[in-house]
Amino acid sequence: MAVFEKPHALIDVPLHYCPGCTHGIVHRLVAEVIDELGIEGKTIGIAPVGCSVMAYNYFNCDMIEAAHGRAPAVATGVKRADPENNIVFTYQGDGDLASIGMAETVHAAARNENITVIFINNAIYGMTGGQMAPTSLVGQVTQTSPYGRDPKLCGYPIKVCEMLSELVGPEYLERVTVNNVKNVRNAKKAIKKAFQNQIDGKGFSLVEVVSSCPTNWGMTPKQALDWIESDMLPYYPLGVYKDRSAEQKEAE
Ligand SMILES: Cc1ncc(C[n+]2csc(CCOP(=O)(O)OP(=O)(O)O)c2C)c(N)n1
Repeated sequence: MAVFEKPHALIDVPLHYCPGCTHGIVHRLVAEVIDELGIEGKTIGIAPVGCSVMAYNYFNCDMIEAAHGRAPAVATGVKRADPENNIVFTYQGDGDLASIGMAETVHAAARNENITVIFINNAIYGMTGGQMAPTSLVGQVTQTSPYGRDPKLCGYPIKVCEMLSELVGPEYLERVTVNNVKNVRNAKKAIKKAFQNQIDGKGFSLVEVVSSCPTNWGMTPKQALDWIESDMLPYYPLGVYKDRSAEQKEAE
């Protein structure tokens, strides 16, 4: 009896990610959700620029490569071209989504565009070698902040879920992480809800996944998972930041 199988929506090839990087876990969760919702043939993913730039090699659905940060704009076009049939998700890092792509993110959320956004917050620019990201923590040592991020010089890290929750537009915003089994399970529930919302026509759903980058953080995989708990989560608390349908139901 098979007790473990790779989801069908994930192509059976080795991933190029570094040891201990959590991109692979999130890929798997997205693929499991696509399988469980039976939407593989309808799903179109928008790959970002960043470590997951080659996500099109891993997901078994149609994939499009967007210019850096522009995934929500590409997703908008693809979704609107055939809203009844296309299930569209973007998969973006924090440099991609919260720096160069911030305008696309905010406006897609404000329009309540009916898309699903998977946002990988690893507090660093991974692909380019560990520069400071808009989400790097105060004091965090990166290639471009060798003495630690100084807010006087670089400002404060951006809390994307909190910021977007002030908009009227978005349907659903949740922050999760994948640093232990319980949190991986919760992350999957959030990702599934973000896809289900789109199927139900509810609108913009973003799941922020607090993720690890052991290579650029200069840590072992285990230290990186612990650093998520000790340093990332106090600044980026997990939870639901907006769930408009649930709020409406409560109000009724
Ligand atoms: C228009 C443009 N500007 C800059 C770059 C260089 N670049 C490639 S990846 C990247 C940042 C990636 O960081 P992030 O989005 O956090 O993803 P990660 O690699 O950490 O998964 C940058 C700035 C680019 N490819 N295109």
